[in-house]
Amino acid sequence: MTLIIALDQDSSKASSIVGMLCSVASGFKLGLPLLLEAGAKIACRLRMMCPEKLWIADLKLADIGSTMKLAVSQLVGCVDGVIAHSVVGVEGALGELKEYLEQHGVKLILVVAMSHPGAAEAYNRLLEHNVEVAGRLRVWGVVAPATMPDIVRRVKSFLPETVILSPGVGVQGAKPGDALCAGADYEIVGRSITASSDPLKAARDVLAEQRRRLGECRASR
Ligand code: BMP
Repeated sequence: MTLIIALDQDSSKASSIVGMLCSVASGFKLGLPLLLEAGAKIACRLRMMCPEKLWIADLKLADIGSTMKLAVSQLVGCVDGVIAHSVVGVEGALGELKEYLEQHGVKLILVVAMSHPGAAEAYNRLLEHNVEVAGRLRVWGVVAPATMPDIVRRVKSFLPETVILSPGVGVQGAKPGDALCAGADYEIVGRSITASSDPLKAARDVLAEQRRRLGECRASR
């Protein structure tokens, strides 16, 4: 399975989405709006509803190591992975975070490039630096934009063994399968599923389109 659902809404909406999509999603990404509204322990409560899937806290951490460790300590035991920004560097920041997460059995996922147009101003210009950081830290996964499949292809060539998670499918303009065809392992989809009047059908439609596109792009290789 190749679909991670972005949960950015309030906790009652999030729990109804988890209930509906547990059987079709590979995992769930908990966004800051949800975590701020409901508190960190919402991660444990939602996870209990669908324990076999991948649970990721999208804190987009970007701070000194000590502060990032304090933040993630509230989620240890409730999530499989946490997302941090790559640009803050290793010494005194990501190196400490990685060591702490390893001790607690939590995966580190680094944003190496972003999906919105403004990411071209600075963030995505640092792509080579960001993937070098991800490689040096041997992180479990990286976030790279479905809206920019060329970037996903470059990330895959730099980090062939690292899991690539790609947001930007649906409302932001990427089509299901764009990032998978470029080398991503999962596409992260939020509003086009969670704000739909029939989230289960919307998720099944995304999965069907991903399969169709993957079949097409594999056949043309
Ligand atoms: P949506 O499908 O509703 O656009 O949601 C995308 C999700 O992925 C949101 O939770 C957003 O915060 C996240 N995201 C993104 O859109 N672009 C990035 O570069 C990195 C992200 O984490």
